[in-house]
Amino acid sequence: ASLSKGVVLGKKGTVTDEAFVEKARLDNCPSVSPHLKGQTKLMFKPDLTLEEVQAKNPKVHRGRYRPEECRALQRVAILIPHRHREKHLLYLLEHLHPFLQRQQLDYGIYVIHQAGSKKFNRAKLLNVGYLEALKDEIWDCFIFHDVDLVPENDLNLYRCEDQPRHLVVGRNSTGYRLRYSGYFGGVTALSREQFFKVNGFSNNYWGWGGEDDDLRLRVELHRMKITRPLPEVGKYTMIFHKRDQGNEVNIGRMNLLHQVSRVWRTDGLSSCGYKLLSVNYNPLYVNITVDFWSDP
Ligand code: UD2
Ligand code: MN
Repeated sequence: ASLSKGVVLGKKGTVTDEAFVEKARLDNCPSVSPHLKGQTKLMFKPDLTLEEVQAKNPKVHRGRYRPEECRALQRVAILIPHRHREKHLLYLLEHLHPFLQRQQLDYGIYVIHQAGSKKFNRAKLLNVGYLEALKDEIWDCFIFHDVDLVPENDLNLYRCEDQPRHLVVGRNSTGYRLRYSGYFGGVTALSREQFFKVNGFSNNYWGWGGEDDDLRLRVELHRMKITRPLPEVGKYTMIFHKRDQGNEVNIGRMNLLHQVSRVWRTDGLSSCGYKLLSVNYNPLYVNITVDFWSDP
């Protein structure tokens, strides 16, 4: 139920924050947004520019949007690990902003950029994103999102539930089928509490692979059960790419995966050290640039 303006002012008497009053006055958004379109055909225009995408999203400021017509059910932070994928980021922003707005979410997009040329560490970047984004807002829900995966169906809701959620059932290049049972890569949704409970990701996966399975093991150790959307809903297009320089396969990943139950308490959010180089509030996303000290 919503608070009426009268109740808010009557109770507090001294409420001066207009935005707060305005927000409290709105009714909750419906559980299913009336703006959803279902499956859509994605286009990737070769000469797309950031200015064009900005012009199409005038209601997004500093990466943030709130629906005007109702009070969103959750505050959702989208965290995107990034290095040298500018074009992918542009396409993702182009598609994700309208997609999230159709879902009537109160959301913010964060790009966590790894500076330097050390091995890429996707998981640690996502830990940084969680810790830094919480300085802006008490986000209810976190979406951990590869830069190259574009959702095809807006019935795939970017929100958290009582169990962690894996949003990618399949993608174009693998015939839209689940790669293997237990697969937890690409795009996942965990609430603030769920992610905190498992101590986030491991910080020790340098290079490609394993960090997503590690998170699945953490989730399972805490007796949580991963859920997924229906196959026709959890569909993504992965923009074509080769393996990046600086993200070579991590040959030690199997050894790390054997240690999860022993180390999850001490390796994760609680031990995530990083050098924060900058935080920039761009129109369409917050850019957090970090450097890491250690590289095995
Ligand atoms: C798979 C998983 C991904 C992750 C990875 C193993 C899917 C759809 N995705 O992705 O979630 O578990 O395997 O680590 O199964 N990135 C950069 N710059 C780089 C390297 C990586 O920005 O130089 C980021 C970017 O967000 C990218 C993500 O890391 O989408 C994963 O890297 P990838 O796309 O090279 O790996 P991929 O497609 O095998
Ligand atoms: Mn990829």
